[in-house]
Amino acid sequence: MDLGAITKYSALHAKPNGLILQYGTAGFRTKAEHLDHVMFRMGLLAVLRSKQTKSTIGVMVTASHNPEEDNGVKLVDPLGEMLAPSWEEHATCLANAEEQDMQRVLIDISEKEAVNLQQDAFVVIGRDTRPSSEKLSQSVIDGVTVLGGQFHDYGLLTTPQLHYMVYCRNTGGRYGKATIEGYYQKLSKAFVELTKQASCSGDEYRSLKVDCANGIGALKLREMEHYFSQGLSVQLFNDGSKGKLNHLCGADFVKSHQKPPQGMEIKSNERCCSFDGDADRIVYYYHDADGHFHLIDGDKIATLISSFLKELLVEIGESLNIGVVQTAYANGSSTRYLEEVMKVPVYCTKTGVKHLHHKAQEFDIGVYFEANGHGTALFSTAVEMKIKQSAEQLEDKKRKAAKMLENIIDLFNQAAGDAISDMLVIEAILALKGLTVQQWDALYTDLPNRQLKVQVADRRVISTTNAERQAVTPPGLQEAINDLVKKYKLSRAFVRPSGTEDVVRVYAEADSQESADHLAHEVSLAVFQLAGGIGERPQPGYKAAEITHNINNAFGPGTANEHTVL
Ligand code: 16G
Ligand code: MG
Repeated sequence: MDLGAITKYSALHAKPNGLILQYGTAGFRTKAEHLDHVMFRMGLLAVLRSKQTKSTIGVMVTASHNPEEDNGVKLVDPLGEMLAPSWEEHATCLANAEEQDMQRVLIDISEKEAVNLQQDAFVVIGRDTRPSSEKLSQSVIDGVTVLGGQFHDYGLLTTPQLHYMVYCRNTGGRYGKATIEGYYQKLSKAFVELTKQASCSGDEYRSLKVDCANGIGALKLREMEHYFSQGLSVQLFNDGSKGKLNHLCGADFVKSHQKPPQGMEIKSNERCCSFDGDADRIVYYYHDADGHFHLIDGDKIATLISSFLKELLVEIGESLNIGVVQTAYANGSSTRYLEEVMKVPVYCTKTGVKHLHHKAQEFDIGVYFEANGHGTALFSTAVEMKIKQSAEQLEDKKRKAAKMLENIIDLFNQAAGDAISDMLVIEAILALKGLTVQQWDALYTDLPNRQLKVQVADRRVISTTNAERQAVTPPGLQEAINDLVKKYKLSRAFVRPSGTEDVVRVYAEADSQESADHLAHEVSLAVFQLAGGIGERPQPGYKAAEITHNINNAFGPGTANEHTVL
């Protein structure tokens, strides 16, 4: 390690005094102008992680669904997964180190993690379309270079495309070719093969309106569309040509406001979907004949996918173990439908993609989705091999089903939830099953629900267990929630400290919207009283508060806001 060079270059990417950031659920995120030093340091850290794992590591510059002025960064581990938790801590330490402590922190990390500094390092970098992203990714490269790492800058990529590249590179090309062309070809080939087998290919099944959140998804979908145009025609909206990134559009806006994005004209029963700003989330929706808006969220996507996979397995005659992974936010109706109607085991994990991904790896086939539209399906290596064999050995209908499954496996991005890949999976399944968007929506009816947020002095006073479904502290809070829940039918409620904002989140569902709203309000009051609420007491009737925007991970729990920068 050339400590002199590190000190010299680090000074060119100086940390603003007093700025404390935390590597949270999805990396670092805050105002772009506060991130230069973090980018440089994440370049350094990626080199250490690459040396330690003897693998390629990814660095993605994006702030997903946050406003255009924000930015963020996250590291991608060797198999395309999120960074290991112990390294998240190193990331936080390194990002917050004062200039004079940088050398010590780097040496500490290297020693703790037994990094062989002589080992070669390789880092791949991707970025979204934010105006600040190009310069910030250059700072990542500066960090990589000063520690002697090699790198490849992919330039503009969706987040899941970068995960895919990392996965490909570390599996000797077995997963696919680590180029954008390789990604397009792998997915499109699988999609076209699948849709060729769909008997009902009338126009209504084959065109889709896509809201791209004015982000990177638009660019990449435009590049890709001619590869799969045989199977689907996409009409792009909010493609970045005029609107602002994530402004009044995108998956996060549609899900949290429960209304269509601006800039998209929707006729009744037309199938539409929205990506988020870095295209790792997707939700579907439509307007019915009466003009009512219907949202089809991650829960219904998981249901469609897992029922299709299960049907194929039955057809092939394979009894593989398939599981669906959700979080506490999954609508109770979806869990009931999966367990009782489809007889698929359902598991609940804490919020955050890494928790779901990890759990899904335990099954032969693990389907995971958060209600907000993050998700994918994972297939064990043994299953992939078995299906490949079946596609060659079996006959007739069974062979056809095995072939379909083989293509579906290729169509999923198993490195990370991917809006483009999920969209193609969904479109293929709808075409193959001859389902309209309304029929898909009618699989079950969501229980009315409400999400609220409560300001408290220190959200760390709330700790939870049972995959965030029960509060352990502060004392008395869970008992209070239990008593409130008893007052309503088909009801459920939980609270958890947000991992991305300085608030406590409240979720409630019940048999009617009115009951869900009441319950959410009452639980908010309990949080306010028992967990040190600050500011105005929660008022009845939900406010737009819950749908205000996330500034992710800007400061540690309990700190006031990001203007603590001196
Ligand atoms: C992050 C997570 C997302 C989770 C959300 C919860 C990733 C890539 N993203 O955006 O999965 O749903 O945080 O936010 O893991 P919250 O803790 O503020 O509710
Ligand atoms: Mg995202």
